[in-house]
Amino acid sequence: MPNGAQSLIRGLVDAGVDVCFANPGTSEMHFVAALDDVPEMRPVLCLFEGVATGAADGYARMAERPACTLLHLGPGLANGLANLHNARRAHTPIVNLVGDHALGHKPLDAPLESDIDALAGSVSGWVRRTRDVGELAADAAEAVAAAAEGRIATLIVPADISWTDGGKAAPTGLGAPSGTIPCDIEAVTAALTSGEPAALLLGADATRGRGLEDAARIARATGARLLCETFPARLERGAGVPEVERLSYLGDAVAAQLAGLRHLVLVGASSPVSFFAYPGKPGDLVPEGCQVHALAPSPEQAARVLPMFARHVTRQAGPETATDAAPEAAPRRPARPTGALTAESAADAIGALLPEGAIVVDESNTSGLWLPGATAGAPRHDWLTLTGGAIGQGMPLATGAAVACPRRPVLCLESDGSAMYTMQALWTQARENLNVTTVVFDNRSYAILNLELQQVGAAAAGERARDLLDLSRPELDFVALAGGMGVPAAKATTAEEFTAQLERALADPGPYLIDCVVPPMV
Ligand SMILES: Cc1ncc(C[n+]2csc(CCOP(=O)(O)OP(=O)(O)O)c2C)c(N)n1
Repeated sequence: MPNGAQSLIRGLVDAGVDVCFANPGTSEMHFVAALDDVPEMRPVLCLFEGVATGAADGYARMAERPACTLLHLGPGLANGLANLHNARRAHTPIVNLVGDHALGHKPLDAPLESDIDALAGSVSGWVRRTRDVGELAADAAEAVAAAAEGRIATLIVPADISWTDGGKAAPTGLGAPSGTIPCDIEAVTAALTSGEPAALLLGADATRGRGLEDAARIARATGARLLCETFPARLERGAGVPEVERLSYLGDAVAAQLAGLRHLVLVGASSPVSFFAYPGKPGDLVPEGCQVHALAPSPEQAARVLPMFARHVTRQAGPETATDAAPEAAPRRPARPTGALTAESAADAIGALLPEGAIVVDESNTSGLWLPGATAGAPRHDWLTLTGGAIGQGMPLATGAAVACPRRPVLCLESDGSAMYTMQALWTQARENLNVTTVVFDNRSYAILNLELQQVGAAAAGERARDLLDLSRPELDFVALAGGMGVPAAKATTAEEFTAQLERALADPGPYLIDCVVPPMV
């Protein structure tokens, strides 16, 4: 009879989870040992838990099924929380396996004892601690089913449950999807066919594939505009794909984007609010006189309603006539840039070279201002963004996306400050020989925080305040940092150098990093 750890891994594999981004400790050693008994599970070692959780997010956004993470007790989970927060905001399915002390050891309050449930509860839609070895595989299957609803599921596994013999297979038939979702389709249809200015605000699964096609059909039938959240989990874009306008990060700009709208239909998205409170400015960004309609009770459920809704709306509204709504992007690329290397010329180089089928992970922050325009007509690609605003997501996300899609090129657009949070991801990229090209926009600044100083009305900040946002003292050597983790790298200081290095990196398999030295935008 298998022990708990063996039955747990078997249960996960049987439920369709066969990649584990791991950073284990003593309480997870039986799980580690059991990996040799269940060869279908692929373990991927990550040198920090924030890398493991971000990689699991990137993996599931691309593979469309969950990976699991293996985390060590409360502190290991805590180290992974920021990227679990981003994953929760992306509605990404993830199964966390968190080892715990043996049940009899917990009352002793050993040094690593902590409130795992509280930490897990802050990001998880499903939390369970298994107390009977015979139930471990079934709990794993339930965790996978819960995650498949677009949630984070955390299974806490006491060490003695892992090492005890008596593991049983999970009963079949667990986790059948729940039934029909009630939603007032007639009211939403009436709003869209009223002739008044309307827009669909897309989030979750509606920004790609079938969801995006259905949304575009609705737009063409009703004339509604297609908008999406500021930070979509995975936006499909490029030549031949319906164009979707992303809401701006800046509240004033969102006000201009939404001005005059009478109906805003949420399709897997939340109603727009500003990222922070600013003195004298509204937090709720829905304009006066605009009614907000939700297509489903929760963003996770919208994807299930959308096909039926699209059929209903197109039947009510007649043939698709509004071809100016949701037009497909025309193929176009910028010319290869020359001269000074700036955020703008770097964006032109990326737009000129982006390969068909690329997965772009965007944590470029202020240096990314020019990227959407420069890449809008590039060959079809996916764009993954910082859904929850917790920086340090880009490199892990790119790592997971490359594990999920080994035949697609991954381009990770990273800003220097954010890169320094979870750069250990490069080591995993080297170890797994992942095809990731990382561009670090090296502006030697927490540039956006200089803008935020002004936005919150603290613009008169002095030298000490500005120094706290400066990354030039000492200068970070990204070429050396990457090299130290086994990733070849080069520095670019002109547009020509950057273009040539990017072209070579995209053509060569395996990881590569370009230190792209640019002046700060702010
Ligand atoms: C986990 C986390 N810690 C801190 C912050 C606050 N923060 C927002 S932006 C930023 C600096 C960003 O600098 P960089 O990544 O270099 O991008 P730039 O603004 O220079 O374009 C910080 C520290 C955050 N968003 N998330």
